[in-house]
Amino acid sequence: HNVEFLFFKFNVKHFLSRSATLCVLGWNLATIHNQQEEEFVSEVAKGSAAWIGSTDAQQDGLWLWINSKPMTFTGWCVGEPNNHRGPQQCAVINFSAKKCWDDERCLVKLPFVCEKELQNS
Ligand SMILES: [Ca+2]
Repeated sequence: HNVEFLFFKFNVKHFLSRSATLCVLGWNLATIHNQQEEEFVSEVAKGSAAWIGSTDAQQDGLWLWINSKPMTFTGWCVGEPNNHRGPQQCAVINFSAKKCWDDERCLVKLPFVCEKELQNS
């Protein structure tokens, strides 16, 4: 996984599927593959709750990145994901004071982190 550029605006909030289309052409919602990337994305969002590019909409409990890659690294808060009060199929970073991940209803409007991955070699 190579260097990424990240993009974040506080004043733009939308539901996850719309957020994905609001990333600049050629960019996607951020994906996170290790602790270092998580800290980077969290910092870019300045500690605010924000969408990242993960959903279990295809199959409950099977979390995938929007590029369909499996999530080999996760930062879920204790007790999350929990489908609190109904299906929560979209992943949020910087949840609660612990700044961990939560599953949230996808139609909640939140800021979002976009990324552009540099090509391998
Ligand atoms: Ca939740």
